[in-house]
Amino acid sequence: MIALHILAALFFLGLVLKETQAWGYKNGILHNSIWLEQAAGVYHRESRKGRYQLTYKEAKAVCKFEGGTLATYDQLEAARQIGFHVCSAGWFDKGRVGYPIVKSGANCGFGRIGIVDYGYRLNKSERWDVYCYNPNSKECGGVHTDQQKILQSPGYPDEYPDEQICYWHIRLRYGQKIRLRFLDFDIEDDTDCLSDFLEIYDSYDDISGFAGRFCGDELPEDFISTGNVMTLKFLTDSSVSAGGFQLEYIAVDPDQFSTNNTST
Ligand SMILES: [Ca+2]
Repeated sequence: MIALHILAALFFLGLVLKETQAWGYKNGILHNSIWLEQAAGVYHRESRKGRYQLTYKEAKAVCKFEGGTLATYDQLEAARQIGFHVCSAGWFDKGRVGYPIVKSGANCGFGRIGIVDYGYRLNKSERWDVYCYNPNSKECGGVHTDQQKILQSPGYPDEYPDEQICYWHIRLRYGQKIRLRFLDFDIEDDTDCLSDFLEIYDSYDDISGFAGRFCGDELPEDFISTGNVMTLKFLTDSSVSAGGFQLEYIAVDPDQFSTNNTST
């Protein structure tokens, strides 16, 4: 009996490890919903006011504003099949609502995998997020895994547009850190950076790890992440623009941590 229990426990442990391996780390990179938020031209957007605030009409306007259209069910499913996983219901084509689930979880998708489909909504005034499709995706935001890259505000070096929300998610190899270096910086200035701002999060999302909000024309100092992930959020309001920003991120390998410490 005891042997059987041990066998069962080992079997279960095996399943858990397999699951962790499949979902957690791939090529030394931690995968989760945030990193895979944009795939096959499909991406998820929420209102500037927060989650579940867009009527069908407003959802269409969000996609159109960025040069795209509402994603169709097939586009959403195609993206899902290559790993697009978002735990938020949004409008897509023809007034349908749902969200793509790759990995089942207790808090998301009712344990199901696939497009969790709320169907065609009769009431188009219901408020959800939105799934857009734009194969020529805009330069604003995205997921970045290169070891080194220059990121800039939309339209740079021209002035950035109004009403922007951009998320850049940087994820490098497990064990690496990310060093940010600002090259140019000019964002509409106000006392608390309430109009336009760039925020840094030492985290995989913009919920935890807040590390600073910046505006004005003073170059922010270099920033080094704690782990292998970082999020940058750029938000602009409906009036007054400025030159925008350009920054470079560079991967710092574990064996460089000590070198950097002794050389500075
Ligand atoms: Ca502004």
